[in-house]
Amino acid sequence: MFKKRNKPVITPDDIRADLARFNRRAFLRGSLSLGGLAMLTGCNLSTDSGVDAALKAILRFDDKMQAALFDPTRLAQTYPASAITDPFRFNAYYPDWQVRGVPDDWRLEVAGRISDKNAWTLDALQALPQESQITRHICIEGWSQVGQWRGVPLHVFFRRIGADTRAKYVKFTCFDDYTTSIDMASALHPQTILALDFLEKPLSPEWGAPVRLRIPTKLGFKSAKNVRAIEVTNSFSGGYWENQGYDWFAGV
Ligand SMILES: Nc1nc2c(c(=O)[nH]1)N[C@H]1C(S)=C(S)[C@@H](COP(=O)(O)O)O[C@H]1N2
Ligand SMILES: [Mo]
Repeated sequence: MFKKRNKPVITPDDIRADLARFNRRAFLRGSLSLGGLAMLTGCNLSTDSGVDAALKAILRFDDKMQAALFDPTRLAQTYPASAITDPFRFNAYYPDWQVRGVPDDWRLEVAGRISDKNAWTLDALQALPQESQITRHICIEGWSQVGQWRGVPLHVFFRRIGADTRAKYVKFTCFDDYTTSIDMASALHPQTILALDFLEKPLSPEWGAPVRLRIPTKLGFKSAKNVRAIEVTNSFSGGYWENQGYDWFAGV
């Protein structure tokens, strides 16, 4: 499907052109037959599990495209304080009255491909360099809102714990048993922060206390709240919504 070029690696520009052609030809004009789809994905479309596997294969293909197109230097749009949405909408896989606090002896656990596996107190996190951002949080359900978060850039934290930044994934596990995972390039993006504050106050439980991920280059479900543990890993681990069919890369 990709045009052969005399270059050793596929650059995002190569893929952008191919992706545009692929979209136009195959999908928009409807010329990708079921047989073609079966061939592309190697799945048997006459069974439900085959169709499911084909859809999953397309999603994986889309994740790879999004990863290749991701520009680690492109910043998400930022807004003035006057644009902050008030009231800010709460969202989780349960209603707000079911929000639970986290234990008093909370520590942020760190695991996987890192050299320093000591858990972190909130005080220790607050002593690291902090970044503030006013950005748009976009939920896959079709709503969005502008909020203000402040916290430790994940790339700064990763340098402190000696994370292997050649590893592929970063996995987040939360106190409500929510999980999500992101690619390393997005984890190192300058606007990806471990947020400690929301609207200039320490996070309260519903907004993700004591620490939440805030990643404005991805859809809202990637911004894990009430984080219990962060793992740097080469094994793909999906996530709560991702395992139910949401797009894993989820770039905005
Ligand atoms: N721990 C945890 N984090 C979570 C969720 C959740 O259910 N549990 N929901 C996600 C989704 S789908 C969204 S849109 C945002 C909502 O964040 P907010 O309540 O600050 O608006 O949190 C994300 N992070
Ligand atoms: Mo969401």
